Amino acid sequence: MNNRLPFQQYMNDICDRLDSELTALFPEGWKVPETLHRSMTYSLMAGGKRLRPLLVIAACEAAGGSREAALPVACAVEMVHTYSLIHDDLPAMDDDDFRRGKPTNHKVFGEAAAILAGDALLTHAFYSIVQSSRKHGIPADRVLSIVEDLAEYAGPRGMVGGQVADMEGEQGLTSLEQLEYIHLHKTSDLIMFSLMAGGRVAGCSEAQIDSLRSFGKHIGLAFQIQDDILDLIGDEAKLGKPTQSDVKQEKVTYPFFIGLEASKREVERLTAEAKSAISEGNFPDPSRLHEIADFLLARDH
Ligand code: GRG
Repeated sequence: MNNRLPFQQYMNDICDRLDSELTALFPEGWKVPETLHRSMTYSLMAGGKRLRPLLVIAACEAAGGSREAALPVACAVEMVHTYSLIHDDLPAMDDDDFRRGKPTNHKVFGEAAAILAGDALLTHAFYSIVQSSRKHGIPADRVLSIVEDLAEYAGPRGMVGGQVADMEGEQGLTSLEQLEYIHLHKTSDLIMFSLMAGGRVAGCSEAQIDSLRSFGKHIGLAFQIQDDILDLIGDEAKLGKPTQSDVKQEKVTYPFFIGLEASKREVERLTAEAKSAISEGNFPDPSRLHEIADFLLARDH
């Protein structure tokens, strides 16, 4: 049924369902210290794009699985993503004052509370996957693979490793390979996880999981390069059209290494590769995954 909805409506429906599920997971009167509860939900409900939960659900539905069964994992990945943003904004890391248009978590609750809100979101994500998957009757071997993948893709060989490489790279990146490593782990890994986890909930074969992984790797890289491009174009609005020398002086990004036009072509190439990867999976209905790839290609914020 949902397949007939216009894409924007499909996304809105998923965001609404996700928000109600997250609200139910962190109810008023939840038996945890009040400040912790408030600081966790402050960032979780601050108006993110919900891209990763959308990917969990779209992958599950592409493979013929049910949205309701995918929801706990969709919530969990948004918790992990939100924890990473809270920690990334801390003074010891990026030292940002605003996130999702609102003061950052540590600006509102203080640094110690922000660290603990991130820690709590990370640990509660694992709890939610295991607990709710039981409720939906997802077989234990699938849950085990999802938990294993989340620890792998969010951990030292995944997102945390990418973050460390990024921090170390601030001393000066010298190659596109270094930048790709950072993008792959800091950004693509959680995107890959989301797609694979949606597929696992639906009971995909390993060949289909590989196809989702490859789709995620390509759209994740495209998403990050597009972010670099949008940063530069945002500066254009503020400072005038960027020239190659502006690109050179900016922080080290894709446009820095290969230029603005080649970066745009790279986003298009990666999107096409992503779509061809998904064709290899022979999914009953991959149309929403194609639409997501096109949507990310066209996004302007
Ligand atoms: C602190 C372990 C740790 C990791 C931090 C996510 C991250 C890694 C850093 C945030 C900075 C950044 C630009 C990361 C690249 C990934 C990315 C584009 C994140 C923002 O994701 P969106 O645009 O955010 O989906 P919303 O707010 O819409 O959810």
